[in-house]
Amino acid sequence: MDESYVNLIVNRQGRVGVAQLNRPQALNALNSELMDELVHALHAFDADDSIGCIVVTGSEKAFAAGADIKQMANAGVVEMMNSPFIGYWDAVQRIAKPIVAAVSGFCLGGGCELAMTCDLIVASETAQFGQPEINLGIIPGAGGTQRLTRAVGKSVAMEMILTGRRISAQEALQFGLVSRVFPAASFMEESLKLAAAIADKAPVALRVAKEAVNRAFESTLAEGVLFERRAFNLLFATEDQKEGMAAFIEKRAPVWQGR
Ligand code: DAK
Repeated sequence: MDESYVNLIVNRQGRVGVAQLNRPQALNALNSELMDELVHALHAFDADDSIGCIVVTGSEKAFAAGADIKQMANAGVVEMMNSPFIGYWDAVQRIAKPIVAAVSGFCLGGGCELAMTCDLIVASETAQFGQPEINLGIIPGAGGTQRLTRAVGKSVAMEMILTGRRISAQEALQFGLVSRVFPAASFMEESLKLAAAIADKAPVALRVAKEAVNRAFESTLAEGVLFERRAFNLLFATEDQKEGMAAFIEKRAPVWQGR
């Protein structure tokens, strides 16, 4: 859509904004140029009232095979410390709208960390998830040791991070890393259908729901429940809450205003 993107294909399907990583010669390895474009596209979708949900996806062969090893191979410690590169993952985390990571093929290292920074992951049956950094003499550095552990538990995370073993889509489903596994043939269609179902909901409630679920990772149970209660009460100040409840009572579909 925006022709200035070199490593990204951006399009819209109804209220779903799609950002497709497109560096096929490197299995979508994430270099700073690609991440810069991705964050730019996500900000544009986030600011666009006609978009309700965002999908980040890759190719059939690779969501992303990690951060670009060639770009960082010769870096020193101070250069890595001063590098703005990690800021891209932080920027993805700050997007207010729901982001679905739709993963087919390799989803490794920084690619797996990117998927986990999104709000939910759906997978093609071909997907392979892994944190293979140990094979390079490093460890995950964009949240992998933390987010993977929260998603799949200590033992599975330890095995994946200490051995670099890749897990299949079915294992990822079983361990709770992904919410759905779709057949390869219908994977993109099903992923977009799920994103469209999200995009059709009340925009303010979506935003607050995302904040509340994410709060579960950042707070004690008591604090999280308090946050939820305040967020819940806040929604009674929206027109959409009045509309949603009126529509239920009048047995009709709600029309959301995002107010
Ligand atoms: N980086 C750069 N190029 C990559 C790449 C990567 N991560 N993965 C694949 N490629 C390139 C290959 O070099 C090859 O390029 P040419 O040789 O053709 O020029 C091309 O993509 C095709 O790859 P293969 O020939 O290897 O394809 P295969 O099907 O044989 O194997 C594979 C696919 C995914 C198993 C293999 O490519 C692979 O093992 N790739 C590396 C996977 C990996 O180790 N990922 C982790 C990278 S480290 C940071 C925080 C986090 C990070 C960085 C910074 N900060 C806090 C600043 C994250 C680090 C990582 O992700």
